[in-house]
Amino acid sequence: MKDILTAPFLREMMRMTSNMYAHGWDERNGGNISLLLDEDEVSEYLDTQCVIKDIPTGFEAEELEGKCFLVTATGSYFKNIEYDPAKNLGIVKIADKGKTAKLLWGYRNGGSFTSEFPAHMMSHAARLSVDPANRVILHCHPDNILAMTYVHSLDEREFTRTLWRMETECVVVFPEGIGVLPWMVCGTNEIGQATAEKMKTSRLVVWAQHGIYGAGKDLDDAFGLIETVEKAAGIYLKIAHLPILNTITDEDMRLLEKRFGVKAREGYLD
Ligand code: 2HA
Ligand code: ZN
Repeated sequence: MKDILTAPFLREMMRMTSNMYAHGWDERNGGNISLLLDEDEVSEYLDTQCVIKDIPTGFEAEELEGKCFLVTATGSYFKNIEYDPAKNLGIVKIADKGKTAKLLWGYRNGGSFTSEFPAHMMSHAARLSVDPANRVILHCHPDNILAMTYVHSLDEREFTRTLWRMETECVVVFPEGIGVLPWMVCGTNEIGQATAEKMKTSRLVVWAQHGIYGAGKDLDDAFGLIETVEKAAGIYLKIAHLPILNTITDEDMRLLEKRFGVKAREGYLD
């Protein structure tokens, strides 16, 4: 067996959580990440038949049966993950139609997966149903996106259109737009189901007055989506109170669609 601390998936996760902390998106224990692993790759580092403990999930997700995930621990501080990965991360294998997570590695000292496990697992199932290449669900609390949810309409079309206008890249990076949930209690199956429903049509879901979820084929992909939205939200907050003299028009966005071979969500451009 190879040393798991050298595994690329673990190294990338450690690098990503430190980077996100440095961005200020993960204060205290804020934020959580889950990464779908290839069991053959995990087998190079662990005996995947050797289970440390069974953890009940409190929900069902039949589609995920047998899949392995690397998941941040509940209460873990992103700033500390790279210094103690075996305490702050865990590898689980989903069993019993999603009702059990079998712990294969990590969560040392009796820990468990993130409180947002339902939103993560239900979102993985939703994304995989429309995109078999999806591997990552990533949640964090970026300042500008959060601030924007206090002063902007939460109508998804309006929210998306405002973001698209804040930077030329936006409609190219997330042409499907952004899902928006009103404020809800976090950590519940209800917010998990609501997030997953939106994830069927968008890789980004904002939780008003809380944060954002991003999905992607790898960590960079999910991070890049959130980074783009966060930048656009920052520009919005810089200019929202000023007289707007110039903008990116819907006609301009049609030109971007053509130039970059993307299709803006149906009905979102006038
Ligand atoms: O894990 O971000 O949404 C802490 C959170 C809860
Ligand atoms: Zn959160």
